[in-house]
Amino acid sequence: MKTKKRFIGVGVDHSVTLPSLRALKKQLKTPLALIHFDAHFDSYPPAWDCDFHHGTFVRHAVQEGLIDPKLSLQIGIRGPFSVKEDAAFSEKHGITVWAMEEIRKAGVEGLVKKWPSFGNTPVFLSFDVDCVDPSQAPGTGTPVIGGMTTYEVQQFLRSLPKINLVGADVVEVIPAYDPSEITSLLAVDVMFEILSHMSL
Ligand SMILES: [Mn+2]
Repeated sequence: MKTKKRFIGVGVDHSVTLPSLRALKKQLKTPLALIHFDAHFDSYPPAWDCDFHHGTFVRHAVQEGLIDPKLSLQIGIRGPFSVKEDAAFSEKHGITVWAMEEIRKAGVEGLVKKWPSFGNTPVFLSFDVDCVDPSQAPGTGTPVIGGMTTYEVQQFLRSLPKINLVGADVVEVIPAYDPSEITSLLAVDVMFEILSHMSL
């Protein structure tokens, strides 16, 4: 299914993704495939008396039938994890996880040979800048050491097969923590790569 308009959302807080997925599901009437770059699974349980926060969009998207977990993958995941439910969720629902260990072991080149066959399924790409190592993306709220390089991110994005990419977002940039502005530079370049892909 094709849509005429495509978009990139830009947000600080990763909770912006869920409404985008809800709107797309409503419009397209089919679950989306999700390509999710992040250090975190974002299937965290309710916290701070709140079931909807920046670490829960994947859990809600699966539970609400917005995404097809079998056609979804998470790239750049790494510990330490604060709750075990978070890590177990993706496994239980069959979401593919390319954790940092696998990225280091197989390399981007080895992994991208295994992109799922998305066919004509609408795909949403959600990019949390904390998938990148804090040395190259310090301007974010929940940095995790041991992450990807900006080069590896480019290699992943440039190796994407031609897919029906209907929407995307780039999130979790906090300018106040980004004095050298390298995190904003990463975010802008990731948006450029995504727009380039959408124009194919
Ligand atoms: Mn994150």
